[in-house]
This record gives sequence, C-alpha cells and structure tokens, in this order.
Amino acid sequence: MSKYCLKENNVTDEKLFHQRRAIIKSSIAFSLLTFSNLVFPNTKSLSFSKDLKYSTNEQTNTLKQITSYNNFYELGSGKRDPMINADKLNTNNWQVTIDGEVENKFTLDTDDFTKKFPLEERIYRLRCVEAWSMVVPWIGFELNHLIKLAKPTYKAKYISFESVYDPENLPGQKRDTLAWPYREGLRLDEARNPLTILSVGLYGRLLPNQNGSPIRLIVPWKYGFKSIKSIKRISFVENMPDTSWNLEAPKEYGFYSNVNPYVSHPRWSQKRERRIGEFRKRETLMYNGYADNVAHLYEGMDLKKYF
Ligand SMILES: Nc1nc2c(c(=O)[nH]1)N[C@H]1C(S)=C(S)[C@@H](COP(=O)(O)O)O[C@H]1N2
Ligand SMILES: [Mo]
Repeated sequence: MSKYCLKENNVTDEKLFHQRRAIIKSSIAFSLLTFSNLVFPNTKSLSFSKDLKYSTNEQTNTLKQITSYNNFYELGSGKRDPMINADKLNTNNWQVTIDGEVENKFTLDTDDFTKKFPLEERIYRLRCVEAWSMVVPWIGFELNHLIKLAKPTYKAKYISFESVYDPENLPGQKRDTLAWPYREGLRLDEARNPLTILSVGLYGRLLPNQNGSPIRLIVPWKYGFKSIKSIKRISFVENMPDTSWNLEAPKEYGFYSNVNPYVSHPRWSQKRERRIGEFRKRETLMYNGYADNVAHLYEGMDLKKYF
C-alpha cells in the first residue's frame, strides 16, 4: 500500500490494488482493510489513470497517517480533531458555485465531479504529491480543466476559494477562531499551472471528510494552508482576494505562501521540516522541490516582500 506511487511498482491501479489486498490474508492486511472501511464510509471507488509525470517517486504515507493527523479548523484546532469530528461535516447535496469574471458561470454537484464531470471524459489522475509533510496518492484533476470550462474574462486576475459555512454543525465555526468561511486565493497563472489540482479522492476512494471532502485544492509548492478543503465557491476576481490566514495574522501569512527556506516565519525558521512518520528532519527545498515547474511564475519578484 505504501508503495502506491513507486514507478517500478506496476500494481498502482485501483482495481489491482483492491484485488491484491483481498488475497493477502495476513493480519496486517486485515487490519488495513478494516481501517480503510472505517475512513471511507462511502465505498464508491473512482476510476482514474496514473500520472507519473507529476508524481514523486517517494514512499507514500499510510492511510492512517493521512487521516489521523490533519488541519481542518472547522472540525477543531487539534491535529486529531478532524478525524474525531469527521462526521460533523455534512456533504449531502453539495454544490460548488463557479462565478465572477467568467463567460460561463455554473455549478457542479457531487455527481458532476465524482463521475460525470462536464468534460465527459475520464480526467482523473492519480498523483503522488509531497505537501505539508506527507506524501499522498491524491486523485484529482487539474484546476485548469475547470478554468477552461469557465472561460475567464480579461478582467480575471485571481481566483478566490471559499469553504463550507455551516456553524450549526461544524464545531470550529461556533467560535471565531478564523474568519469563516475559510478563504484562500491564487493568482490566475498559479491556478493554471499543471501542478495545481482539485482533488476528490485518495488511495482509490472518495476523500475522507477530514481531508476535505468532497473536493479540495492541492498546491504542492505552497505551505499547507493554501490547499483549501471542502470548497463551495470558486470565484474569478480582478483584485487579490482575502485569505483567512492573512486576515488572522497578516505579518505571519502572506498571500503567496510559497515554500521558501530562505524567508523565515516571524516566529520560526522554515529551513527544515519533519515528514510525518520520520524522526530526522529534512532540509526544506525552495518551492517544496517544484522549482523547475514554478520558479518562472515569480521571476523578478522580491520574495521577502511577497511572502
Ligand atoms: N477549509 C479548510 N481548509 C484547510 C484548512 C482548514 O483549517 N480549513 N487547513 C489547511 C492547512 S493549515 C493544512 S496544513 C492542510 C492540511 O491538509 P491535510 O489535513 O489533508 O493534510 O489543509 C488546509 N486546508
Ligand atoms: Mo498547515
């Protein structure tokens, strides 16, 4: 299971993965199966193709690590709270509104993005991506697919994202720990970069609630908080949008939030990081190791000023 994305391992297809799991009769395999049924209450599996071009070859984190150590302030501010409170997120009749400076405004409902996304072709890709101290086999599609459908007008310079707002059910939203709903933003060219994906699943199944069900962003070269979960609205806008963490602590969290070991957070160095499940810290790489793909987006910018 943890070798899900290794290039030399050809058993990465979801069906083979499940068949193989079914025939391994060890107790470890059994407990994995039970655990996976617990975190994927919705047993619907997704069809997708592998995308090795944008996948890391590194060992993936386990399902248990990926689903029990999370940040999702709507479900509480402790790392285990999102798992404990996962059932408080109601994803029934979910709709995502796409609006703002676009020729085509539209809404997507869960079925649209889990089985018949309007492109009417299978666009789901499996990508192993290192982001926020874990390597996760995400299943998703490039945000650029959706941008092409929406057809931004010449005025659209940024995209603003909003998460679910449901203070009656979400324990974290009963207090104003953050400006709710959770908000994030990207410059349009960052959003169009092929590394930027909307994810709907991991390890072959729909996303567990604590990981941002039913749809969340993954921006691998930025700090974790840019990867907004449980998205309800995607708006194309002319001006740089507000983001929840920037509103909360503007000196600590800027709009760009590119992983950058040379620019410290005011309260801590960002030179080293710990991968979940590892003891030794690693050196943090510029743009989280994706410099070849994204450095051109920031050419000529003062990265200390635009942090
Ligand atoms: N809506 C929402 N999205 C969110 C957050 C949040 O609190 N609310 N936390 C962010 C932070 S700080 C991180 S590190 C990542 C964590 O994603 P993961 O739990 O799937 O690893 O989600 C990001 N997206
Ligand atoms: Mo984070």
